[in-house]
Amino acid sequence: MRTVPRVACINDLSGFGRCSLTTALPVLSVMGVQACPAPTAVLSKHTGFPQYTFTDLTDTLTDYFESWSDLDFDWIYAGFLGSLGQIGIVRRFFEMQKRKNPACKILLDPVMGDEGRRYSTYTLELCDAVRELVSEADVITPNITEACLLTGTEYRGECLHLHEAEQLAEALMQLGCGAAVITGIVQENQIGNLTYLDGKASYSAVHRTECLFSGTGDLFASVLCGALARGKSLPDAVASAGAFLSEVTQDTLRQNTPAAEGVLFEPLLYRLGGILDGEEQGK
Ligand code: PXL
Repeated sequence: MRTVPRVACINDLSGFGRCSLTTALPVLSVMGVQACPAPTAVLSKHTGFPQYTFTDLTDTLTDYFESWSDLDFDWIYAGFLGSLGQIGIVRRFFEMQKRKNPACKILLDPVMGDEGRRYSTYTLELCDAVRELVSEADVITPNITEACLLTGTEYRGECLHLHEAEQLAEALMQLGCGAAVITGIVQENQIGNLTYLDGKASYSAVHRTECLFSGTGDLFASVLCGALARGKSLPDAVASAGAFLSEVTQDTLRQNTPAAEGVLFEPLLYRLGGILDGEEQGK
């Protein structure tokens, strides 16, 4: 086993707005994980801003992954996919990596939308194709909107009873993933995540801030990926990611910055290194 786990990060590079690769790379590095980016698109800002540039990198990805055919990864973390053509390419990369290293695990964050709406670049066709990738994943981390889009369930807001969230998770499991974590379930002043693993659901919640910052899903999935790659169990990794998200969103709220600029994780990033060190030293 490698002393520094190696993760392939398939996601977009957005120049402004703290999401996707600009979140995943610092988070994984500080958690002691080697993050190897495979950019799916380059945007000047994420799509939550009124204007941005978008350069689709589908045409580069096949060669990019081909040149990685001599490498093997401990985890693959896939997020925002920029076009329909990318789904097949990413799927072939998953298959190739699983052949090379059967222990390679896949974390798929099916980035498609939020608050009941699809992101502007996400067509229904693209959503259908993402569903196919779910069957390859060991862990998926949809928010409620994405879980509804994947399962064809009507979206009825962010407040879900736990039995409804559990039903949604069961429907996600039918798509063939190994485990599902539904993020952002609101209950009064709490926000929580439902983890469905080995036929059982567990729920953990933290204090909720009133403001929804862009890129929180990416931050959650990145911390989760770092913790999993460093050997934490899924329930422990979900609890760590949830606790970190709660701290940084409360801190961001106090700074009074525009929600589209994302979560100000930089001042608290160093604490992620400590999450794992403390545990290793039995603290
Ligand atoms: O945070 C999810 C995300 C990722 N990538 C891009 C986005 C968004 C959300 O708006 O626009 C490009």
